[in-house]
Amino acid sequence: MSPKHTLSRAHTFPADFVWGVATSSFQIEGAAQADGKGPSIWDSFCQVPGAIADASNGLVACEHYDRWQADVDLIASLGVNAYRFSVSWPRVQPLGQGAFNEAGLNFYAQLVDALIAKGIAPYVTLNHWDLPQALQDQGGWANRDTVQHFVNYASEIFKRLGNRVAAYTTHNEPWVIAVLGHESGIFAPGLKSRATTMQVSHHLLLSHGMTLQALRAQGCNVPLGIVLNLSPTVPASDSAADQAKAILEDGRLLRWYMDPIFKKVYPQDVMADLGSEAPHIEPGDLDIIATPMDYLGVNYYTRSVVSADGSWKPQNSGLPLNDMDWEIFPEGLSQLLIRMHQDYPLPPIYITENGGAFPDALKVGQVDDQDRIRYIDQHIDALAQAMAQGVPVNGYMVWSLMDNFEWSSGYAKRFGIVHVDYASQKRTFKASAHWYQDFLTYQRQQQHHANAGKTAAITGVD
Ligand code: GCO
Repeated sequence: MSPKHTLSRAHTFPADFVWGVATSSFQIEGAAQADGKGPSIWDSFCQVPGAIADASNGLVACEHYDRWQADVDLIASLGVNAYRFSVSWPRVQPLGQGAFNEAGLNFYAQLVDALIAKGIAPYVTLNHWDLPQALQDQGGWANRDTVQHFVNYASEIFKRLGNRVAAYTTHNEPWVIAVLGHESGIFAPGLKSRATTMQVSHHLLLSHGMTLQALRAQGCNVPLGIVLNLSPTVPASDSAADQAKAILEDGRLLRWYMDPIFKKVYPQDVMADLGSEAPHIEPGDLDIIATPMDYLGVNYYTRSVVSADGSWKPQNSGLPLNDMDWEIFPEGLSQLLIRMHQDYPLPPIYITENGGAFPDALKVGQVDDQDRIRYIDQHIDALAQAMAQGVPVNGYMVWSLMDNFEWSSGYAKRFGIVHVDYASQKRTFKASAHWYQDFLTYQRQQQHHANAGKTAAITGVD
C-alpha cells in the first residue's frame, strides 16, 4: 500500500456505513434487443447523427446482461457491502405500459438474489433515464399519463423484487432528464424547449411522490427515496449580474427539487423567471410530491460556476480538471452537505455517485490511475468533514464500478475503477480499485479494533 492518498484514513466511519459502487442499466447491460427488450429513448438517441461523440451506442456496452454473474463476483471482490444499479424499464415492460416481459424481470430477480447471497446490499434505481421509446412517442415525461405508467411499472418491480432489496430510488437526477434531455437537448430525447423541460421536471417529481405512496400501500418497508445531482453554485465574479445569475441557477438545480420535496412549494424566484414557461400543476400535486422520504441520494462531481454572459470556462478557474473538463473541488461536497443540512430537514443522505473520468492508460495489464485515487480519497475526506458537522450521511458509492457508456461522450470517457477492454470485454482492476479495496479493509480493521475496545471495557479485560 502506497503511503499516498490517505486523507480518508484519518476517519473511522460507523460500522454500518454503506460502501458501494454504482452503475446504470443502459450504460453497462448491452443486449439492447435481446429476450424481448423494447427500445428506450437512448437506443433511439444514439442513432441521431452527431448525438454521441464517438458515434457509439448501447447495443453491446459492457455485456453485463450476459456477464452479470462474473460481474457480481467482481463487485464482491472489491469488499463493498452495497451495489447500486438500475432496472431498464423497457427490458421489463417493452412498451412502458401493458404486458411485462418475464425474461427481463427474471434477470433483475436473479441479480438481486446473487448479490444478497454474497452479502452485498442491492440499491435499486427504477429510472436511470432509459424511458421506453413507445412512451416517448406519446410525449414521454411531458405527458401526464407517463406518471401513472411509471407507478404501474414501479409496482410490478416491487411485486417481483419485494422487500429483499436495500432500497428503491424512484428517479436518478431529474434535473439531467429535464434540462439536458429537453432544454439543451444534448441527452435523449434531444428536445429544446424550456416549457417542456419544466413540465417534465414536475411530472418526474409527481411520479416520485405517487410511487412512494403506491409502494408503501403495497407493503413496501424498505427505504424509498430519490437521487439528485447537486453542486454548490457560485458566481464567476463579484458582479451583481453574475451573483444574480448564480442564485437563479441554484434555484433551478437544487431548490427546484429540494423545496417541493421538503417544503411543499416550488421556489418563487424560479417560478417568476419562468413566467409563461412555468409548468402546469394540478391541485394536490405538491402534497403528493412532499410525501416523506426515507433517504436522499446525492450525486456529487464538481461545483457549478456561472456567469451572466456565459463566458466562464473551467480552464480559467485554476482548479485541476478531470477528463470531462470538470473542476476537481472536494470542498464543494462538504459545503453542499452542510448548507443542505441548514436549509432542509434532511433524512439520511447517501452519496450515490462520486468519481471521475481520467485519461487512463492500460500499460502491461495495469492502469495506474493515481488521479482517480486522489479524487476519491479527497472526497471521502470531505464527506467525513461534513459528517463531523452533523450532516446525517449513511453511505458512499463510487461512480463507477467499471468503464461504461458515458452518454453523449460514448466510450471515450472512462469513469470505472475497473478497466473494461471493449474488444475482449476483459475487466481489469485499476489501481483505484485496489486502493478502494484496501481502504475498505482498513475501515473494517478500525471497526474491529473499536469493537474489541468496547468488549475490553465491558468485561474489564485489558
Ligand atoms: C449520473 C449519471 C451517470 C454518469 C456519471 C458521469 O447519474 O450523472 O448517473 O450515469 O455516467 O454521472 O457523468
